[in-house]
Amino acid sequence: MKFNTKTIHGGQKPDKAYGAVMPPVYQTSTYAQSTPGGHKGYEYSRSGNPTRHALEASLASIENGNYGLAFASGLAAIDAILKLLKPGDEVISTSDLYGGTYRLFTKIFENFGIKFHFIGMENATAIEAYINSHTKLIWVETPTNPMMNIIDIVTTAQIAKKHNILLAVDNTFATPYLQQPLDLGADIVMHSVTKYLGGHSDLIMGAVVVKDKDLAERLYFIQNASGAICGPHDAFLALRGIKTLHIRMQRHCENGKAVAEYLARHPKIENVYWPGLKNHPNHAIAAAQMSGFGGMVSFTTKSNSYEEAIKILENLKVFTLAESLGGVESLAGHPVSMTHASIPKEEREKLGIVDSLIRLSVGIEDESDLIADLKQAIG
Ligand code: P1T
Repeated sequence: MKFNTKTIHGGQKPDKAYGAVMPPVYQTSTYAQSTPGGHKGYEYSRSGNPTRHALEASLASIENGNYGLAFASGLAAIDAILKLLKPGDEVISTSDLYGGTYRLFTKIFENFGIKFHFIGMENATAIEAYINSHTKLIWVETPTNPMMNIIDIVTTAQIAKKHNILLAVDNTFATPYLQQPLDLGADIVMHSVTKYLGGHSDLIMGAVVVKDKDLAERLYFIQNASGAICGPHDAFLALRGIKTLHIRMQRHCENGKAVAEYLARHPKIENVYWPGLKNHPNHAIAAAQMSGFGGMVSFTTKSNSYEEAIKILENLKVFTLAESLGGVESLAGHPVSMTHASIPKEEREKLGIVDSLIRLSVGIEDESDLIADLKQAIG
């Protein structure tokens, strides 16, 4: 089955009871048993729910994995992956990553004796210097949030395999429409389903997909034991969102390109970060591992003034000033004061997350309205 068919049919069968084409929302916590243990495959909704299972099968299908697991949020999904580790284990992570992931790693998991190395991975071979006998996980976000750095998944996977280390890729920005990390050698792919997979800014959810059965069983144990599952209604919404992922992503890519190229020509703009631009440092790697460049675009102004960035954000009318990304509507954010405020200023600035940095999640509205909005807001 091709990707555009999988988004609609992958892992899906009409409901057994009445042939409903969409899986019903099984809004139930528990299931009747005829005798202790005598049930029809479900006994308690933390352990399993038919609507969630339909979504999990869809997630596995679109990521070319064998097992999907859905969680209460993207961070709950990351939390579950990190719980594969033990005190004393070490993780090598991209230094530029979602602020909430950084906060989870440094403020929660460091307290449990896990050590993190945050490094620039734009040259993937840099990873080897940080590997030792305690290294158990390499954590990669690509494209990164918010600097749109690109990490070479194939090379990173080769390094991980050589040293018997798990490689997890946060595929939230690219989505499986543009990039399929498991096929490139990653062991684990993770999503904030809240973003492009859901696609309509109406739910919070996370996902993990793997190929390996043993890894899936360990993750399922954590999902059930820690309990950060998503509810059936959210699972239904995510399934509905995934059915249009491919056509939404086509438009996100087209509009992302138009916005990035407009900003790159604008006299007041200093840097534009979008992997489709020829001058992006890892454009060639992006072109090799992604089938398009997506709708996330970050930029800085020549003045690098905090006040000017705030003014631009306040002036925008079609773009909504808000956290999050990946919905049909265009959003704009200020990483320094919003999504990445939990990263210390010194660290942020080393990564390029400066006062004037604005991050756009370019939606699927008419391109000309988006460009006109940026024009009037930037001046
Ligand atoms: O918000 P949640 O569903 O828990 O997902 C966390 C998360 C994980 N990974 C990436 C790459 C993300 O961007 C996020 C969430 N990001 C935002 C809310 C944001 O505005 O960047």
